[in-house]
Amino acid sequence: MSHPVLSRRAFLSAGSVGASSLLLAGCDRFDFLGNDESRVRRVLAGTNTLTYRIQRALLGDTLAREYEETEIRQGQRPNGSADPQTPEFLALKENGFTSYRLRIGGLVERPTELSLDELRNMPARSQITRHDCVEGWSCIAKWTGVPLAFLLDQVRVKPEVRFAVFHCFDNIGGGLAAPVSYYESCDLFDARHPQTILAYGLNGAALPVPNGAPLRVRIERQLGYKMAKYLHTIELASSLAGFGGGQGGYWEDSAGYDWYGGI
Ligand SMILES: Nc1nc2c(c(=O)[nH]1)N[C@H]1C(S)=C(S)[C@@H](COP(=O)(O)O)O[C@H]1N2
Ligand SMILES: [Mo]
Repeated sequence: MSHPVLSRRAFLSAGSVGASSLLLAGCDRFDFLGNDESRVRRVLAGTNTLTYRIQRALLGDTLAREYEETEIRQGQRPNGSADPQTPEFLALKENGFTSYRLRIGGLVERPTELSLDELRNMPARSQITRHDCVEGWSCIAKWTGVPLAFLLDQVRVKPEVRFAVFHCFDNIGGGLAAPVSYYESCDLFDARHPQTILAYGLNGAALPVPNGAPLRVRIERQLGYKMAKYLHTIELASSLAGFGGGQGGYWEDSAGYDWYGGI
């Protein structure tokens, strides 16, 4: 899809936030917003932080098209790893992911670990989008999760950060080479895009194992392989050189896929 179309709902909300976004975008130029003691900062650090990030992104970028419930025609077709067999994952699955913790670390001021309950209690976003796989199939599905922008604000990303790297539980590949862990990455702009969420829900139910339980990322303006399933760690980094083969993801390293899988 070369021309992402805003749904009417998305368009209306984009329009209605316009005026206040301009004000907030203006405020950003002042240093006091970075000062924790500032009253404005305290207001923005509450629920407004999310709106603030979303507004900034809406002004500078388009949303992937969103669909209606009636356009969901089938379940999300599992692809790639669908049942990870690593001991750590099997142990978590065994107890219904109650001891699961998402780790967020790397170049952040406050490295954090979050349980599924904690993630479910954060601001949530649901979106019905179309997943396009390079193998030539698409599925429309409803995804529910925490906007990654919200979490990035909580952990306080250091200024030198350029990428979010997603580490997964599953091993993939094989043949002559030993299996390696699936991983992916995106730049901070996509990480903060309003439709980039860490999804724990699919089509109104808990995210099933074949589709990446307990948590997977949705980066809606990119191709399916960017949307890492079975997330255990998100690492904020200034370069992709130190990860895997250095190309930013499993498929980029092993098959030469483009790092930017924009659609
Ligand atoms: N951890 C992990 N994430 C992954 C994959 C995988 O094999 N392992 N496959 C990718 C590919 S190619 C696609 S198309 C989607 C498939 O997501 P789905 O199984 O929910 O349809 O997950 C992506 N994320
Ligand atoms: Mo894919």
